[in-house]
Amino acid sequence: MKLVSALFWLLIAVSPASSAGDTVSGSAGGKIVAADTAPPPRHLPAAEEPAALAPRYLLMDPHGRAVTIDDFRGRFQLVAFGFVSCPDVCPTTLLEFKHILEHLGDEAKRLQPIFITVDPERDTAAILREYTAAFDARILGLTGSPQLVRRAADSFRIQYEKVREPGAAADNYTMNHTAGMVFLDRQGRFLARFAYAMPATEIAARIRAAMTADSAR
Ligand SMILES: [Cu+2]
Repeated sequence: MKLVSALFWLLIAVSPASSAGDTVSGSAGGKIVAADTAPPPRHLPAAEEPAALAPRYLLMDPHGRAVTIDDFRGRFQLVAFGFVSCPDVCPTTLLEFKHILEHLGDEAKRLQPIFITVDPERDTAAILREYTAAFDARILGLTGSPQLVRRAADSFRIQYEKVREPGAAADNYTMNHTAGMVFLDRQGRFLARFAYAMPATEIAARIRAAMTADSAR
């Protein structure tokens, strides 16, 4: 890039001083100079800004105990939202939880995987426990009142809504929801968002790196 820039300035220096010549080399040069000195543009949506995400929850575990984000202080948390009757994305996500735990090996002890239902009307504690255990017993399913689930999801910037066909029965519906995982540090602070379908090996590597960095502190 330095060479291109040097060539450009050389070109300016030797270009004829006619007004037409100035216009052409000026506009071409503008592009080159911008590429050489300006930082690359960032195109992050506001929702992805880590500083703005302050996750918290007050929910219920499968034993009916109240659980908050502070109950896992000292461990990293990997959180996904979804619902038991989800046909594809949620089972894939939970399978990924299982693979991440396997990749982490012994280090998995330092991570609490959490699955929060966005369908508390149907996903009781018992149903959630059976569901998460089918993938990996270490995954903790959390539910709560519709208000508390909504409050938790909002703090994670997770959107969801009930979708029902016109004329369908009251309990015949599906849930639209934000996919992916949210990774929290040992103080329950936001570290990263992992997009849906990011390979388990990659997520495990990022988690391991965060654990290593934390241990070195
Ligand atoms: Cu789902």
